[in-house]
Formats: sequence, structure tokens, C-alpha cells
Amino acid sequence: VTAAGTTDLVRSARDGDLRSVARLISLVEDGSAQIREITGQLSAGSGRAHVVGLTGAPGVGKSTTTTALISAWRERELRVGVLAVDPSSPFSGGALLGDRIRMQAHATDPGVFIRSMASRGQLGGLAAATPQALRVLDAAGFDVVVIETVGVGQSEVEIARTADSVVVVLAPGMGDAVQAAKAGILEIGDVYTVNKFDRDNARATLREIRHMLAMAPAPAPAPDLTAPTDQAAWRWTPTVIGTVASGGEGIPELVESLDAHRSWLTASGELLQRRSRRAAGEIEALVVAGLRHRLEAAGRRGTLDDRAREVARGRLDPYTAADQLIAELTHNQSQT
Ligand SMILES: Nc1nc2c(ncn2[C@@H]2O[C@H](COP(=O)(O)OP(=O)(O)OP(=O)(O)O)[C@@H](O)[C@H]2O)c(=O)[nH]1
Ligand SMILES: [Mg+2]
Repeated sequence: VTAAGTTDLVRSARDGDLRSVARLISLVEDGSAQIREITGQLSAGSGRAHVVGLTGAPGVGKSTTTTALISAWRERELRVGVLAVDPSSPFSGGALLGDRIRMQAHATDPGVFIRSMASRGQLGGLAAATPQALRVLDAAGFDVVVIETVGVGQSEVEIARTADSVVVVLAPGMGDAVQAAKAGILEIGDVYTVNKFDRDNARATLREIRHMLAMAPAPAPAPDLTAPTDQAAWRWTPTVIGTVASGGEGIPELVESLDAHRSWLTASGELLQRRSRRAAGEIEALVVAGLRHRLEAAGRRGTLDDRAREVARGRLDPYTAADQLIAELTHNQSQT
């Protein structure tokens, strides 16, 4: 894509052309040479979209919940973007094919954009691409962006944290709350849904989750950035909602809860906190990638290997080696 091409792409994406949106996401995902230019153009006036992370164990009903949420938001004429991220899959498609079929009801709606993303197994690949894709959707004027991730490990926690509001989807079953607590999942949610509320034990699971959340240490109040006069606005108590996503039950309550959380985020200053944290992670990933790139470039790799041998021989410690290398890489850069 030429420079003029990217400008056109960004313009038509802002005008709501979904194909341009898709093209831009592909470019940032592939680490295109134009990424700086594109990101620069996209950054102006960004930060409007409400980013909702949705996570939970395989099969709990995340995609069904997303689909129901899309319908609710579309009734309010909000434009919705969805990034279905599978941290466990090196392939795009495959595991996520079901999602697309499930969300097909919205496939022809010009106010809805759905995209599956998979990690390619390279370090930071997914972590780097998700905020970029988010930025595209935000700049394209989507009011809400949902990031759906399968809860299979630490990665989904990371991705969920790129969101403004995190929804943890659970389903009824013995020991669920305990499992969730062990997985650290009861620490990341702003809103919890016990989906499949049409099943046995649903009420028991709801009680269990409420109980576990009540026992968890209260979150530290958001630092006072905007000095809100209403002290009560500082803290957010996670909500727990029973849903039957397949039938739409509990979805209005979920939408309401997300609205309330969004308002709290702004009032408390926590929105800026979370977004700064997200940006910090993004910058850090770029710094590491930049250093690695410089290391690989023009014989630098040899310097690392030499030092590694010294460390292996016990003549140098790894911290000093790292310090030297960083100093060398940054010094060399400032001379060029
Ligand atoms: N009984 C019942 N079934 C539901 C409910 N919500 C979803 N399901 C069913 O549960 C199955 C899994 O739903 P999905 O929405 O694909 O779940 P998911 O969490 O996105 O699954 P993965 O993306 O594979 O992790 C589907 O067969 C849904 O129809 C519900 O509230 N009640
Ligand atoms: Mg799914």
C-alpha cells in the first residue's frame, strides 16, 4: 500500500467502510511497513469507544452473550466491533469458525464488524496486534468494541486487561467458583455473568460467586486524578448477573451494568488509569521488539553470542552482560 493508499484507507474506514476496516486490521496484524503511518493517522481523536473484554472457560456461552449484546446495542443504534481472540490457536479460523457462524445473524449488518484473530505463536504477536486492531475500530467510530477471549490461561487475563470493562462469563456447575478463584479470574472481572441460568445449580453458583467476591479483599480505590466530589464514585463493586444468553434473559441487566461501569470509569479517573496501563504495555512491547530487532541487525547478534559464552564460562554475570548490551545498542543508535 502506498502512502496515499493508507490515507485513503483510513479515511474510508472513518466513513464506515467495513472493507477498509478489515484491510487496516490486516495491515497492522501483519506488522506492515506502513504501521507507523497508519497508527499515527489513527491516533488522532481516538479513545471514544467503550472497550469491553469478555472472557471465560471454553463453551460457557461467550459468543452467545456477545451476539445477544450486539442485538441490544444495535437497538440503541450503537455501532459494534468484535475481536474474537484465540490465544491458544496459531491459526485464524479453525477454532473460531463456530463463533462466526454463531454471530452470523449480524454478518450483513453494516453497523457490526466481527473479526477473528489468532496468535501466530510469536512472542508478543497477539499482545501487540490486539491494541492495534482496537485502535482501528475505535478510529473507525465504533461505539463499543468487544474483545472475546477463551479463558485458558494467563494470556486471556492479559487481553482482558486491554479492555475498559471486563465481563467474566461463568456457567453453573459444582466447584466453578472455586476453580474461578484459583484461576485468578475473580480478580479481573468488573461484571460477572452466570450464564446458562436455565440449568440446575445456577442459583447456587450465583450465590457462591457473590460469596467469593465478598470475601476477596476490596480493590484499592482509584487514585484521585480528577478529584471527584462524590466519594462513593471511587469504588466499583463487581456485579453478578444471571443470564440465559441464548434466550436474551439478563442481557438488559448486563447492558445496564456495563453502562454504569463506563460512567464510573470516567467519574473516578480509572478510565485514564486503565488506558495508560494499556498504552504502557504497548510501548514496552515495542521497545523490546525494537531492541531485539537492533540486536539481530548487522552483526549485533554476534555480540550477544560472545557475551553468552562469557556468561557460560563464568567470566561475566548475565545482568552486567544485559546492561552492557543495552548501553551499546542505545549508544550506537544515538550516533546514527
Ligand atoms: N442452555 C443454555 N445453553 C446456552 C446458553 N448460552 C449458550 N448456550 C449454548 O452453549 C454452547 C456454547 O456457546 P458459545 O456461545 O459458543 O460458548 P463460547 O464460550 O463462545 O465457546 P468457545 O468460544 O468455544 O469457548 C452453544 O451450544 C450455545 O447454544 C444458555 O444460556 N443456556
Ligand atoms: Mg466463542
